[in-house]
Amino acid sequence: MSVSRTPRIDLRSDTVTTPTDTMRRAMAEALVGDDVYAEDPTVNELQQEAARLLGFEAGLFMPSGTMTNQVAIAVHTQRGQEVICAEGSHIYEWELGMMAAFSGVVPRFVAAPRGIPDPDGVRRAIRRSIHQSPTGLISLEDTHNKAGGTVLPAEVMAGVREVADQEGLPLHLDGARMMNAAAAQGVSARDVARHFHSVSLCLSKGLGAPVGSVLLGSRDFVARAHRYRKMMGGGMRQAGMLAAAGLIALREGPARLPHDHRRARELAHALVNAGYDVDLDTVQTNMVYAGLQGAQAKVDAWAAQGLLANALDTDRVRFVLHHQISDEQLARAIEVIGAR
Ligand code: TLP
Repeated sequence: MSVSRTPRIDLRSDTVTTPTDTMRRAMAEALVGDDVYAEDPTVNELQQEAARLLGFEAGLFMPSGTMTNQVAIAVHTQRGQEVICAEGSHIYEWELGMMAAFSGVVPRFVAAPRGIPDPDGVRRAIRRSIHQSPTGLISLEDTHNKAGGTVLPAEVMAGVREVADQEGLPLHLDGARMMNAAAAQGVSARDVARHFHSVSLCLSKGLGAPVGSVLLGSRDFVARAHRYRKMMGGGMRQAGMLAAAGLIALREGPARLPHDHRRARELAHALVNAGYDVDLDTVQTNMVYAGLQGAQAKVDAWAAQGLLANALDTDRVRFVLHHQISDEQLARAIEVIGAR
């Protein structure tokens, strides 16, 4: 049984999905070896397939998107530097100060209306003076979680890459949901990834794997990332059991995403009809944020009726669509939301 038996309608995140029957079978049958020695054939296959798909030389499998992001930061930066990122970026906002704790770097947020930074704003944020901490890295997020799952336009990514090249800086993508971004734009994942020196891709969000993210980059970058993964405790030994599910997620997950996006729009319209404050322009992928006072109390009231959402801010509630929400569950969610 791949879907949880609980009657709850869980829209807290796309991380809540459970492995499909195909994934469970692949996990049971996976060929494995010790991945710390780079001898797990299934992990190697996943890393190579993800690298090929996104157009990089190499990939490295890790337990989480937090680890792939933080390892990337560790490889790209030196202590005392700044990391330029869009305001609200997950690498700072939700990764528990790890860039400071592990790499000794600090974030410099740039304004990013609806999650989209302006390349000129990025250029202005770069620090070179002897009196300031120098910029070590620029990092973008696509889709931008806190902005509502918004998609970075190609010209913005190209513009920021131009700035990075002119300034000799590396450009990283927190692409936890970059497959959603690609699907929303009708472009390939490689088309999104080509602007970046490194990409963190999560397999355990909308793609549906139970665990795992892959960090992609040049062969040299990934060789250096190996050491930091081990330092963080991410050497997972017979991880092919997990990579097997990751391979299914990578192969079968992306095709399902447009369906999640259509349903997010449906839910967003239902929220608007029920009088909630939703910026429909931000509903571009599988997320919907609704503004309301007393978010946690509202979330608790919905939970009592079996509808789970996330109060990530005091005055905003987030709903995330994923492939294990049935038509009946979506209809029921809309019914619960409508009964104010
Ligand atoms: N985000 C989670 C929570 O941490 C908020 C969620 O439910 O959305 N980058 C982005 C853009 C993310 O949204 C997340 C997870 C991560 C990185 C971290 O991934 P994990 O949870 O695998 O460490």
